[in-house]
Amino acid sequence: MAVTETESAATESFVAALRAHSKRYHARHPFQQKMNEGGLSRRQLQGWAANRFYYQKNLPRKDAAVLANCPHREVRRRWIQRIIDQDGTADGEGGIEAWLRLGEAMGLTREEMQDERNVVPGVRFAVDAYVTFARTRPWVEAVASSLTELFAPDLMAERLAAFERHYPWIDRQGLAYFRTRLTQAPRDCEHALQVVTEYCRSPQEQAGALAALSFKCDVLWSMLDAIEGTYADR
Ligand code: AHQ
Repeated sequence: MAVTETESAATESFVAALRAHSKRYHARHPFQQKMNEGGLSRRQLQGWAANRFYYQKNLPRKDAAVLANCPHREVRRRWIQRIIDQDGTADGEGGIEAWLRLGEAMGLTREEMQDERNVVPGVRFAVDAYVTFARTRPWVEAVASSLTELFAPDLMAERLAAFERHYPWIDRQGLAYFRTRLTQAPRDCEHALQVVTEYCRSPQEQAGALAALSFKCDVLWSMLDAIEGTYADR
């Protein structure tokens, strides 16, 4: 369909409004900033890794909800890659496995990450709300909520540098997950942005996408609030 001048201007302002959410991205959260400055204790990092594992292991279920609700095969055939990236195609592969290795490099056991004994209520509520959002909202709003990853590559690079500089006790092998995100996140959010701009044309649809991204910023922010509060003086 030919795109008129007005439509392309509307799309540009829509994308700018999506990108403006960087101001609320959890890279700016005091806990994340303290991490990047080398200010976290071993216990605080362990608490963060164990709680973030609950987010990581729920990503495939969130992405499967998008697949289940999305009627367009050209969208599904690319979206399914996210599940493979996390679950892998065999034991020992995938992002969830890599996160378990990150936790082990910080001194956690796989068991205490997998049995969720360290997951704090605020993290559980935020992650469960994200999965429920993907299951119950229009599929394109769930796609829009993943666009926090527009801001992830800078954070991954900063976090990697911080771990290597400030936390030498963490085996470098454990940081592999963040390196994979340096390429996977830009690939994923390029697709998500293309889908959202293609399927959110009306002002109502674009408002729904912006609200979805705002909700996801709150999911990530509230996770760090809960982790910071639990491990404040550990
Ligand atoms: O490791 C992360 C990841 O795989 C994803 C998928 C994406 C989504 O579908 O919501 N968001 C996301 C994020 C990951 N890591 C977070 C971090 O800070 O390490 C950032 C998070 C995001 O930006 O939403």
